[in-house]
Amino acid sequence: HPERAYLDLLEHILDNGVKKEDRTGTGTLSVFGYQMRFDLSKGFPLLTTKRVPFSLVASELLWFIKGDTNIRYLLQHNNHIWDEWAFKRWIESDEYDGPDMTDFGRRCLVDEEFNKLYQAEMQTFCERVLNEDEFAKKYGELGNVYGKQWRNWTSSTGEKIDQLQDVIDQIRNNPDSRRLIVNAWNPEDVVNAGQKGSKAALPPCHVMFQFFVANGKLSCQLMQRSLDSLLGCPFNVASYALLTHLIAHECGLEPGEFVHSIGDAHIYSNHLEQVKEQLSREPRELPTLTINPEKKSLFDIELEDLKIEGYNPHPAIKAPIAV
Ligand code: UFP
Repeated sequence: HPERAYLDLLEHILDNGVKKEDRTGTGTLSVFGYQMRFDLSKGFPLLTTKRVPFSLVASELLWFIKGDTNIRYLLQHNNHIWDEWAFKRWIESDEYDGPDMTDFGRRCLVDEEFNKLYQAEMQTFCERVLNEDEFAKKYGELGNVYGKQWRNWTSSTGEKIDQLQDVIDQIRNNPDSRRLIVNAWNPEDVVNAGQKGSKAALPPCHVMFQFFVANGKLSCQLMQRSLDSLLGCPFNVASYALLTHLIAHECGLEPGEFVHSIGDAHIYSNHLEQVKEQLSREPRELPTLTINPEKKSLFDIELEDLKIEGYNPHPAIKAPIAV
């Protein structure tokens, strides 16, 4: 079953992972250097051993593709996966005068009183980003994250580079090229990413991706420097599978393979029970993806142009996210 590639990763980390401390203070089991392959002709790799919310994967990817770096679009699509990163910038700003939210990610897990305060503060924050233009411009903005790097990279001489459009042009006109790369890792932005006043809310996890065209099929390899195997991985695989489908659709190619190459592949120490639960489940048939045939360009695709059919997963598995 194609999903074995993922379940094997979880088993491999449980069996071979080394204990590491990490930035978030949670602790992980980690392996370094791992590769998974998904043949996209065998079904769309949306995991079936737990429910993965496709609409969140899709709205985030469409947000990257638009070159948008403000969470307002995500909130408008009921997508909250980037909230904490924007919120962190807000509470660290000079304008914030609410209750002390330092280290909110960890504190809300261990302190129920604080958690209530945090939830309320976060809700107010999201409402302001949705409803107040000026506030959204300042505090909904994540800075130089994927949308910026993919569509609007700024060179040292101020020139704008649209890497995504360029790679699509190359796939069409020069498919044998070995330079079909989009790179999100900008050393200039990464230096102090995530710190107060930084240009980027966090350094990219999906560092770069490369395409490969052969036999009328488009394959994609992602190099990911850091992977939360339980919570991040199912999203990342579905997202890049979808991107490969969209670009293949635009270029008149069939989707080939998605190859996922990972640097630090980890399981957080507070995810072990959830991982074991997931490993006890039998994978089911993978769903299929259809893209509205009337829309050719991925820059015109909206959420309603994408349909996942035949998705009957096991129930979702809840786990705390490390911020
Ligand atoms: N992470 C993912 N996938 C993503 C993403 C983040 O797994 O797409 F944005 C996880 C990896 C890691 C944490 O556990 O988020 C980022 O922390 P760090 O920057 O310290 O690697």
